Amino acid sequence: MLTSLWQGRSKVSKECKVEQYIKNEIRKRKAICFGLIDPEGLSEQEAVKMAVEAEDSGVAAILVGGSTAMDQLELNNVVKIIKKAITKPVILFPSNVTGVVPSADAILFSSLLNSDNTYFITEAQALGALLVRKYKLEAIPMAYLIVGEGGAAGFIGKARGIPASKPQIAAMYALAAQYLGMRFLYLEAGSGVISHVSSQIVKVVRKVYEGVLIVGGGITGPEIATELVRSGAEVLVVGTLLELNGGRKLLGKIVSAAEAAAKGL
Ligand code: 1GP
Repeated sequence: MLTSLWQGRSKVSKECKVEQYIKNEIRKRKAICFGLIDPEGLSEQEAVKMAVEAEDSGVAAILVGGSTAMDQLELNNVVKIIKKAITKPVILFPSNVTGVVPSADAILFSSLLNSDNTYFITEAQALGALLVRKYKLEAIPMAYLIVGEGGAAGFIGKARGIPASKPQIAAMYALAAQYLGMRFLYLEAGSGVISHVSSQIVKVVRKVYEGVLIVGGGITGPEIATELVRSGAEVLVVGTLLELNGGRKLLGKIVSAAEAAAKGL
């Protein structure tokens, strides 16, 4: 069964289509947003509606994943129907091996660098790598850092959250990500948290890290988007808002605010 896996080349060693698309979008728009859909507890129709609305609001891509999403078959179906409904790339944002499914355009192949448990740093990655190759998914190498308590992602990933008052610790990890060759870095405050990643942390990380800087968790309005982009974020991830009434309108404002803030820099 495994022999076929060793044949051909995998799309992991160099920048491929989706990564180039993201970088081009950043070049053009200076700062972009991703909509995050956590399929857990959503019907397929709800997930598709959220993706379509997010695309209409101007997001550059849709991430699909969640800390507690476990059903691979369901996940694969959701990704498939979202892909049919929108034109933007659909990218996996897995919290575990169960988040790897074939129907997506790419995967944020991440290591939770500040986990206390090696499973989330290298072991899940080793287990998931064969699937990524088998499914011919484009892998985007990403460092994932939890800041503060981190919500469900922090709890499940056994993260030792970077204290908001210690940006130098975030800088140390960001440099490590840089030297390890990770082309993307995601600063995560946790889904639905009250406090987003502080601008102080984003600024310090931006000083030392040269790759694509993503910030997510608790981004609920255009003022926060402006603050984070002015501090150096290039990609903002918005999830919870998509599930709320009026979220679509607010997301449109966040997308515009991010772009305007970046162009004013
Ligand atoms: C979670 O950063 C993302 O992984 C999105 O967070 O749900 O708070 O928007 P929100």
